[in-house]
Amino acid sequence: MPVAKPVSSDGRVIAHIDMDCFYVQVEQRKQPELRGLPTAVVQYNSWKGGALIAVGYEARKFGVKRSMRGDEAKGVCPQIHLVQVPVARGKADLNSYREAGSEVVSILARMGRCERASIDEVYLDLTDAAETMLAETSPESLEVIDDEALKSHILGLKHEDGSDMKENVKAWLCRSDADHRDKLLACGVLIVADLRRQVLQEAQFTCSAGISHNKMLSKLASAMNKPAQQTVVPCSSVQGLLESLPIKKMKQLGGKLGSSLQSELGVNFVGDLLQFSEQKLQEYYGINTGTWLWNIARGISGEEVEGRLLPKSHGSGKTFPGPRALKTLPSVQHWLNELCEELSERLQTDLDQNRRIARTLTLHARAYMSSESDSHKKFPSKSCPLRYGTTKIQEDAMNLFQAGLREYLGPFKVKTQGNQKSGWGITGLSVIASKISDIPSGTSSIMKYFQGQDQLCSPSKLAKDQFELENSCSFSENESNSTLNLVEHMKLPEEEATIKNESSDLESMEHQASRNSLEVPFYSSVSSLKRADFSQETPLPFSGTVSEENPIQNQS
Ligand code: DCP
Repeated sequence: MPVAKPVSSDGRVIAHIDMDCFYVQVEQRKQPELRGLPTAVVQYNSWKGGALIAVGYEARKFGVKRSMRGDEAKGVCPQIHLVQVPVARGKADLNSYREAGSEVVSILARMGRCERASIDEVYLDLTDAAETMLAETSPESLEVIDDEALKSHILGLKHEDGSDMKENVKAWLCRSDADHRDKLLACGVLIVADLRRQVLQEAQFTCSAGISHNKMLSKLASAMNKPAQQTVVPCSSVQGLLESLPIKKMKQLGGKLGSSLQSELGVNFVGDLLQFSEQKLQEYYGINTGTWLWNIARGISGEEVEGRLLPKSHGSGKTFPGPRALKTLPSVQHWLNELCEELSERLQTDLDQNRRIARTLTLHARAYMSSESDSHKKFPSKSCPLRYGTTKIQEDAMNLFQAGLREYLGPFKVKTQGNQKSGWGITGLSVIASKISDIPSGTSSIMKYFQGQDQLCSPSKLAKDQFELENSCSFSENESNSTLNLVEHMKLPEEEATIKNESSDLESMEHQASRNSLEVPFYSSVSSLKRADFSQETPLPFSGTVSEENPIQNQS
């Protein structure tokens, strides 16, 4: 459930920077001859030319959409260039995109506290830089204003017919009678325009930005004018913005909470919330969420920009759509091994480069049962303390899977051993390492640290006792090859809340691995916003034998 955070100051300057058609730009930088041409990045497989995961703006003009397959895209835009996402271990290899994202972060972090929110999104707290600029070189004192800043969209600023838009923006930026908050925003506009210019010059990427007094409004604004543009939300425009904003587009309201607001209270736009008192909203949704709703209706959000340049978690996942669903434990084991190997490598790199360790391993899966009456049931996500070392992670992940499967199958006792008649199928798997922190300073040896950590209870023994593999782990070459080219759009996982709330949702699995923020869209329904499933706060009971020693936890 969303919780209201105290508002520190309404004079903050917060920017949200979102890269434009990011994977396409990364591929175009690798192949500059593609610049300016209709291009899309595709996760290739033999079915209808693979799935599009990023579409360049030139291709969008022809009606190409991310929801299309490659063949369909060629139908609407025959000249489109489809670039395949790099593949490693039979799945998408996102390393080049991650690294490109890091390059951008290192540029953006120059001007203020920077939070890497996902593979291609960053929040910046520019308050100090804006205050300094206002004191030393305020926009009104400047003779020339940067052209990129003059192209900004200022929400609520009217452009009379025939008036010069840039002149209007300049007049707004340089108003001597503006209140302090608008003056700070004007400084933010100049700072962000300059940062975007640096990103373009140094990394050759365009990005779009939203600038306002809080993260929520900046995030909304950055998506309003794309690509390569910036949008500002002065306080005076907040109400106008929110009154026509569909409730489901608001961060954390894309899911059940948003649906409940629609069905229970008839709230279709964020502005509709204004008619309810804080007390009324609290009666419906509890004290915290009620206050949070009351606040967002007024554009109030106290969420801080966290100083974090590195991801908050690491994830690796893959989907197995349609006939590619995994139906045997050995096939699940095979893919979990692949995913865990990748995860383990990334954990090791994080450890070596940043002295950071992750403490929790979580497994998400999406499954179906043959019996249609159970089709609504979700595979419960499971987590346990993370033990370092590829084999240990693989072993623990498999045990988490089996714990989840047993609970998923529940009293129906469908066979867990897996063969074509097993009655279950897995259409998505992901492993996430979270609760990442720095190794405590003063820890002399990392090895010593891990030895201590290893004393922690492992889930493996208990789970093994419970679920002996009934089939051998041989994996037919055929099956392995046929699953090489599957649709998978892994996005970086981010916040713990994401993992908890969206546990076994396939869309979330596909995207946790690349975008971190709660508000990040689920990409198969691109416009929707990430969902907070407020009904899932209470963990499901573990259906197996629970002992004090058993560290496996539900992660729903
Ligand atoms: N991505 C993915 N699978 C999806 C959606 C997105 O792997 N289903 C990847 C590719 C995108 C990147 O994440 O380039 C960033 O996603 P965005 O939603 O920010 O979309 P883009 O950056 O591609 O386009 P836009 O300019 O609309 O933000």
